[in-house]
Amino acid sequence: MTETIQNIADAIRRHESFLVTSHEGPDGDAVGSALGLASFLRKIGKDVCVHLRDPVPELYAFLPGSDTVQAHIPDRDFDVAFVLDIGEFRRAGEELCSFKCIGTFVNLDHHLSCEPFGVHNLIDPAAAATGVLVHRVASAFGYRFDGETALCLYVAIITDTGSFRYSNANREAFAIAGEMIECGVNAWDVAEQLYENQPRRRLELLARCLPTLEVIKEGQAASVTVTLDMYAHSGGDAELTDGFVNYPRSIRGVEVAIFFRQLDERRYKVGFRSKGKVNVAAFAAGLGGGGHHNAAGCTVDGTLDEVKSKVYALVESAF
Ligand SMILES: [Mn+2]
Repeated sequence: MTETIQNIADAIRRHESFLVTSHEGPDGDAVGSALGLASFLRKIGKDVCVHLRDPVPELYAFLPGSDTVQAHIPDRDFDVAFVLDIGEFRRAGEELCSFKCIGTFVNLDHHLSCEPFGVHNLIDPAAAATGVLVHRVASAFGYRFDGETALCLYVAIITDTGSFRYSNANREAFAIAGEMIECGVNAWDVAEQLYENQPRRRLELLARCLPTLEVIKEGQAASVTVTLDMYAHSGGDAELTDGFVNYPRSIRGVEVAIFFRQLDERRYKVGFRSKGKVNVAAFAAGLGGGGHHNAAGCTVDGTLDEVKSKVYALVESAF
């Protein structure tokens, strides 16, 4: 056990009230690791509040405890705040950044870009998901995972590894998944919840998104786009676009996939995915964002044409 994990375990033992939070636009790892940690802390008798500034996506509403997530931080003291999977502290939102009544910040993250803002920082880019780090902390207690905690951590890992397909799907990820199955998780039930349970609107939105495919850089990069207009026509929203970037990436020869998602008249969220040869965190950083080697993002102002030419110029020059 590392000294950091020992220190975090001590902080848990010595304190009673815990705030658990993660990033804006929570994904499966954000929700799963936060609810998994909360579930563990409650089982060992702690007082826990989970705060996420954005709602839990419908896709993860089946996770135990998702109905207890608070949109605002309650006006009270917390001994310890766990900040999970954050990448950059500001992604936690203004409320947490300006919240005063917190004793000890603990930072659990696997993003390359994460700064050690906590009193305790367990940052390990080799961890497949932040759920893995929660597992390491709970295991330091010799915690026997119950079905609820196990389900949350399993979902954190399966979503951040793309169902164990990405290069981060290492031995530890598989080992924890196996352990979670031993603790009562049913792999098919989870797969059915996550992958066989799409709202029809998502496919209707995808049907509008796929014709926007553009292949650039002699076939080594490709993009798709979702505009506000498309939501209006399909009745969908941004939450449903999760995973769309995997379609351009799936093309033979493509190393980098780009997803342009309109936020405003003149503002786009740009997501990058790499197959491994290209570090897309560098692209995102060049445009004021951040992320991992294989998955990164940023926000760019301008019309779609302006945003595309900025991004494509970077992609053209960088590999
Ligand atoms: Mn993550």
